[in-house]
Amino acid sequence: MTAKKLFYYPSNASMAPHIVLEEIGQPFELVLVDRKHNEHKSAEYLRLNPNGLIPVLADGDMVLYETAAICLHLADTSPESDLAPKLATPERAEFYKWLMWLTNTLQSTLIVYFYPERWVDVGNVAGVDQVRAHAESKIGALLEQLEQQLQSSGGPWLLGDEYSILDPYAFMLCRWTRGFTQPARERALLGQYLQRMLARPAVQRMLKTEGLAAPFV
Ligand SMILES: N[C@@H](CCC(=O)N[C@@H](CS)C(=O)NCC(=O)O)C(=O)O
Repeated sequence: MTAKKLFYYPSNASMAPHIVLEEIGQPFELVLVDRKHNEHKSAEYLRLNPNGLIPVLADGDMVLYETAAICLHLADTSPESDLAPKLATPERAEFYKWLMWLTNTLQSTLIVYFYPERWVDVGNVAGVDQVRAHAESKIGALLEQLEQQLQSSGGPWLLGDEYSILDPYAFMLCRWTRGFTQPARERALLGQYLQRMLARPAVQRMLKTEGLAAPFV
């Protein structure tokens, strides 16, 4: 069996699958996609992901993009790691709900926040500020939903007792808010949750390999 290969860039959306690979603990390979030199828009990379986005996972002959799909595939191919609830259970349904929410609601709004200029005409500085401010305020409400979920699940993880791929995903997205006026870490339960995530050896290994410096969240 060939080792799975993750195409990544530090602190990008590749962070969640990187943590999942560390949690699984099987050998894997990291391939740096040099965003500084626009390598994610190169013909070679576009053959892997026509969207020109990071990450991509190569698993044997299979090439997969979309972070949530990659995390799910990693959980499915390492069932012994218990990173997703059993199929066809209410817990699995809840898990799907949160995975979709993380990727198509929180993550996509964060992307609007980070690239507001894509939503207005070139040179519309006031428009950029407005889009960013609206995205930040929307993200605040979404973080509150995560806070409520930790309250109702009782923690320590998003689904309660069972750690799953949702946790690396939520950790990554919360980390992206660290420069906000009200970052995720300032919410009571989310703050403790992020510290629990940071204490996991898999997360520590990922931070070291990606060469990231404090503050981590
Ligand atoms: N829905 C995609 C989004 C991935 C994404 O936006 N990746 C960012 C890095 S965090 C990227 O490659 N951005 C480059 C760009 O937008 O040109 C996924 O989850 O894989």
